[in-house]
Amino acid sequence: MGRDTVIGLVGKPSSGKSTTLNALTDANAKVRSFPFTTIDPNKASGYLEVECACSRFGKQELCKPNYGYCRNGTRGVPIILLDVAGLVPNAHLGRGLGNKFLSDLTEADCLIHIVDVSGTTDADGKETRGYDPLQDIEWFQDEIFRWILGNLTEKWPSVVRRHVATKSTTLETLLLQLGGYYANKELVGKALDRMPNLPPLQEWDTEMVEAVVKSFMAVKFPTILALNKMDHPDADKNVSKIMLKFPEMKCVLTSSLTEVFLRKLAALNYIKYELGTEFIDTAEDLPDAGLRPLDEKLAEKIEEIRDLVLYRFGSTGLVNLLQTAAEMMQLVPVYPVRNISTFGGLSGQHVFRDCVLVKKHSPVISVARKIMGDVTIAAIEGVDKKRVGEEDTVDVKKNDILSFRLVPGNH
Ligand SMILES: Nc1nc2c(ncn2[C@@H]2O[C@H](COP(=O)(O)OP(=O)(O)OP(=O)(O)O)[C@@H](O)[C@H]2O)c(=O)[nH]1
Ligand SMILES: [Mg+2]
Repeated sequence: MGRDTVIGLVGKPSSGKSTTLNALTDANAKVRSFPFTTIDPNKASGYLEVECACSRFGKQELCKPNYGYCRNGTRGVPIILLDVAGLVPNAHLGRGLGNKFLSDLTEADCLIHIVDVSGTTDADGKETRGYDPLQDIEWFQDEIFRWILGNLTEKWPSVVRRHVATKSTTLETLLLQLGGYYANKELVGKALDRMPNLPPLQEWDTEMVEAVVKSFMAVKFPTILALNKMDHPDADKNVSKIMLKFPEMKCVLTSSLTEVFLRKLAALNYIKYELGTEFIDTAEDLPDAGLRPLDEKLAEKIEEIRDLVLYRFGSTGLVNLLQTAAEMMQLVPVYPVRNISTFGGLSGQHVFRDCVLVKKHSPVISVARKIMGDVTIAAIEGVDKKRVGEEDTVDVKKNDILSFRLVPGNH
């Protein structure tokens, strides 16, 4: 059966990984301005916000997801976030926490590289001023590359011997070597497809092995940058530099610390906060909402957050961060329903109880496999009881509401 999408939060120590995890989830990961605060990975459920299918049919009132939430047609679909230990230059040689970080990361489907753009932490996560975060982006990608390459080249001669002796295909041999990174046949195949005219494996030189590892990395660990600590006064110039230097990278500006703070104030009923927006209301703005009054210090702090973060950037960036990651992975929400006329389950009046994220253009049958495993399907129906073929593909608002009828006795 399929598993949930996992996003790895990665970066050097003290860049804000744990703070970002806390900002995106209800987790309570340890946060300190001290390198290597996190040693074992923290895992928590975050929510990818999408426009829910209920809003297409005016059924917002009846929408009650089994997992996650739906607020007025905006649905939070659970997605797993992994906060791993900080990575430092030369970790692949055992520096810092070394390979521990790297092996914790294998189950991730994509990475969010949390970059500290305030320039207040050096490459090892120690406090400084005026550090240039451009460097972090360069050494970070290289570190992951060296790690995978090292694992592969270490045993390369025996890999080649076995490959020749067993008359394996390149795909079979690489799958055996790269399967440890949660890579299946499809994924390794995709990495090879990106390299047309590959010579036979036994003829690969060092450069060729490196190119294959690079291609595998791009498929296995697509990465976006979270330019974090954007609330800091030195952030602006660093952000522009990064965007100029890496125009092809997907970047999202974030202030995880602000998001954690706002969520806390909202939970304590000091403010009303619309997640993902610039709007916060206090007792002064909404006298009848029953919000607690702010003391002078808190009122000042909120004014500062409005000026430095919300009005300048439009939001803290956290909702946008997950959406950008989902876009990069081309994830589409698909709603399996029991009853294709009411969109309900077996009983009760609630609609669209389930939602799974699948890759755009996946065949409909893979959705069934993801949620039900290896069952025999009798028929598949879409909206208006339209018959859908197993190989038809899913897309946003296309074949995304499905009812699977199983062969009796096959549940
Ligand atoms: N100004 C500012 N500080 C932040 C932000 N996000 C995190 N910090 C601070 O950065 C420091 C490190 O944060 P952590 O979340 O513990 O960093 P980490 O990447 O998990 O660190 P390790 O677990 O040691 O690898 C803490 O003092 C945070 O309060 C932000 O958006 N703005
Ligand atoms: Mg941490």
